[in-house]
Amino acid sequence: MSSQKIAIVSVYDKTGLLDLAKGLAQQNVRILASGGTARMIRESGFPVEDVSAITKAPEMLAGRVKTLHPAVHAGILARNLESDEKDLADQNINKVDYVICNLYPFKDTVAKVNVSIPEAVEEIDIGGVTLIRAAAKNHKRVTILSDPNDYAGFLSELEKGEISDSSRNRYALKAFEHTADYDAAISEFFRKEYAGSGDQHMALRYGANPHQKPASAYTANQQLPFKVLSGSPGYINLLDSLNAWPLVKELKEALGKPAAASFKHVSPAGAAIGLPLTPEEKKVYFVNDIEGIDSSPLAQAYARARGADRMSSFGDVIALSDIVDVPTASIISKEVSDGVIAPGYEDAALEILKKKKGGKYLVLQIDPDYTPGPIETRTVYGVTLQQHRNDAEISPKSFTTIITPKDAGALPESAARDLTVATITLKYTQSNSVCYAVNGQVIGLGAGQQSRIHCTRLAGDKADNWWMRFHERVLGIKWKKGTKRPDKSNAIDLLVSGQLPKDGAEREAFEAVFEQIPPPFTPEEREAWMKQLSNVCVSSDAFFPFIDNVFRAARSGVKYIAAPSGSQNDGAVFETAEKLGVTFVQQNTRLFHH
Ligand code: 93A
Repeated sequence: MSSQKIAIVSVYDKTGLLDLAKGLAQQNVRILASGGTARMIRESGFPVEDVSAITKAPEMLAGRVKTLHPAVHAGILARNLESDEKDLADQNINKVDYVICNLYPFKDTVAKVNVSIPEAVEEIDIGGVTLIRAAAKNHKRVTILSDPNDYAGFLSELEKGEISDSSRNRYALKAFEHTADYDAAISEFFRKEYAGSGDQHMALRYGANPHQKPASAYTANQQLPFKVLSGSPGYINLLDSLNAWPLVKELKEALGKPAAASFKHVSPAGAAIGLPLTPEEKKVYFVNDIEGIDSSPLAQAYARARGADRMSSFGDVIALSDIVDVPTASIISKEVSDGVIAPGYEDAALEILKKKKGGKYLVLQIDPDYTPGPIETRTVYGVTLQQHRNDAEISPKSFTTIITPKDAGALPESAARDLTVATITLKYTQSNSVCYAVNGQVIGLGAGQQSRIHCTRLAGDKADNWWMRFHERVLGIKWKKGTKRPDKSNAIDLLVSGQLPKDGAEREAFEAVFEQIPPPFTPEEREAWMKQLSNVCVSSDAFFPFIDNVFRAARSGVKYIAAPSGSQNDGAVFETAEKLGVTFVQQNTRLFHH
């Protein structure tokens, strides 16, 4: 066997090839190259042989078979083992020491407009991938260069003698990344061509904004877990749906009742389980005309989820835990909404929903048994981030560590229930987040604030507004005929939030919707009414760093707080709760969500 080192060179991108050939020749390395590569080296006057010198077979099938041959691959894959060496000797094959290869430009080809499948197919490199994979597999002995940028470093190391283990390892890693990226591009192309629209791949009109094209949703190894029954989803619709669905699924599993969520911009505006509605609640939630609502817990859940913060729910994406019935679809049909995701639809309910928005209303059916894999991956600014999915389970059992009062027994069932609603909601809310809940529903949610007290205030103010809507002055509003639901919601929000415009056109616009203009609330009226709100539960997605949060929560009828501990101020936070008669429960899992 010859002791001369051997390099196989087969490159599509011929950048730096001649410098490489020169360097190899200077080190007395025998160069074997595929057709075009050999030609270029030869024309420049460097010594080179065709790969056929060792395969004794010509390139064939118009280049489809160039380097695919046992003489090449046994030479690359052989280890420094007696048995491997015997096999090589039997076949008169020499070991290959260096492989230099880069692949056909599949990505560039398929990026061209209107590329045909045969054109793409011809760019699928087989022999090159095999060279790279074989050499990378045997990197203990073989050096694989798949990037022209590495030639110079390789040659300078070669001049000094051997290629080091660490360089071979690094080149092998790069080679594996190169073939993985290449294969991903091929499967992406064929996923779009062959998967069947909606089965595994879905082209989206655009991403977060209209100028962000192209956009798509896909799964790599399985079918998409949802079907589009009507409309066509946008990128943010899917972000909402895929956050809202697990929320309602978990709420139902935790509390055993149908659940609903109303999402906007990837945070819930409301979430609830199905509990019977009082006549006042029906009025406040604009559902007193919905037939059959008293016998549909799902409709009750959505009425509560949508009713919590009607302003924020405008144009929502809805998630429902159960098969959608007619009462639920009837509520949806009256509201401005973008779409719904649920495990199924009664025929009559689907008919109602399909008519919405001139047939453009988005209706998704999710496979209720779908469980995503444990690892989540996304890229941000070109960097891939990976984490274990947040599969922490929240249930009434999560609220058994009562810090204060010290002599407290177990929480009342309603408090454990409402803390569960608030906490599961936080799990799917952009952080920081704080949630107020009562009667099995969210009543105020502060999402996406950098400061915790701002979350607590925002959510508290929303809870206050929610409660003010039950005041008899609001319940008794006489609307001008023809006033639309969103205009009613806007006017109520101005009235209850105390943000009434003083005068001018703004005031006129506010007053225009009433038959009889309701007087503003005085601070005394407000205070007296707020005193009647009680038993509210608050959950926080992370610890309270300061006592101000407890003070603010207590102003909105809060009786129970659940939060993780771990703040330097824990002691003071607990003491403040104790002083205010608030039960403080340690919820052990931090629930940041982004
Ligand atoms: O069609 S192939 O998959 N069949 C092969 O056996 C083969 N061996 C190397 N393409 C093959 N290659 C590729 O040819 C290399 O990956 C490289 O990109 C290209 C170099 O061809 P040439 O030397 O003829 O320019």
